[in-house]
Amino acid sequence: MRSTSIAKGRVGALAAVAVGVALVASGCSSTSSGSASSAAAAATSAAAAATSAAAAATSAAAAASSAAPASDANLDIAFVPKNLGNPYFDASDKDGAAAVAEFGGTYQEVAPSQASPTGQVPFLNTLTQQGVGGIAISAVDPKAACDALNQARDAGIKVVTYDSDTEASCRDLFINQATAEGIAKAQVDIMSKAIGDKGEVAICSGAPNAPTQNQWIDLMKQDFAANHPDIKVVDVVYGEDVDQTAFDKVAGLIQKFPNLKGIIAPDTVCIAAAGKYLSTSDAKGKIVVTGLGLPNQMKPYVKDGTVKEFALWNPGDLGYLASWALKALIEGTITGAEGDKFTAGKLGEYTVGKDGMVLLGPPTVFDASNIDNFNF
Ligand code: RAM
Repeated sequence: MRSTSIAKGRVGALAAVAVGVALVASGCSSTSSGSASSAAAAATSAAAAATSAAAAATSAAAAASSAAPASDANLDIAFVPKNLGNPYFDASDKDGAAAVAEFGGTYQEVAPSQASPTGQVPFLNTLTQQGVGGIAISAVDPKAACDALNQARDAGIKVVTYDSDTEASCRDLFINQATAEGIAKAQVDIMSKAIGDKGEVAICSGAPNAPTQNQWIDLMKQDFAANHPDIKVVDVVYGEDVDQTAFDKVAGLIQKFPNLKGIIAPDTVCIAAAGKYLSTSDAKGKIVVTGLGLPNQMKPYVKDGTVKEFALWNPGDLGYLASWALKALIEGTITGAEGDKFTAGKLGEYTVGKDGMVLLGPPTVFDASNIDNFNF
């Protein structure tokens, strides 16, 4: 089992797989094929192993054959991020595609250009019509995509959420980046320390309905109230996963709260917008910015002193894990039940936890001392 503590300087590997992107009317899609021949070779040797195991012991043969890829498995995998154009999802889905290539499947990415509750639905319906084998979705809303996802599942498609969960009844597994408590605490701890444990703090998130971000926000508010009574959360605003909207929301907060001491953005779009806004503002160095950000986007603001510390997991590893989880579901080596185990390529073995949750690992805290070690 993986620890939920905060690991400083945990370096994740990024696979270098170029994914071609073709723009279509209201969104984009990209497709790549993995190495079918290497998968076939692996299947052949696994089958040979299963045969010899069968000669030795029936139970060993059963175990070996359940680990071998089913020859007719539909490893046509689609990633549906909240929207296109967010570097966070570029990173997660690139490594999702790398995993699919490793196990010899076919990959595509489809999503609307704007993150809205119902925007993902038509893309899901199209994937169901296409008869893909598995869908990995980062949900903009806990319920809005549920009917479409359950229609896909009724048609035999395996569904995992990654990054942002739906209600548990709409998916087979949730590939969770880190515990919600760990993610919330990392941000509260950084902020509390940075502002001397007192003053006004505001939150800038992504989409207003985003289930996972809203859970982190609730937990942060509870932690501030229980453990930091002199810190007041004065407002929560939403940048809607759009750079300019997030920038305007940050500007609005700074105007509205002249005594503001800090902004927490549990959202890579808004923390980058806050860094950008403050780096050229009089409030630079006076208002603390932290939250969840991508090292590559935040490097300029860490180097110019606007931002001292922020956190994130490796989004590439999250996408990579989602693809391997789909493979295990599609091949029937797991059903998504608690205690099910599967191997996720270079990341090793994972176990399905309660409520169909698979935990990637602890978040990492970034600052000037380690940010150059990361490239995502
Ligand atoms: C944004 C997205 C994503 C979230 C990160 C932290 O990129 O909203 O869903 O997990 O921020």
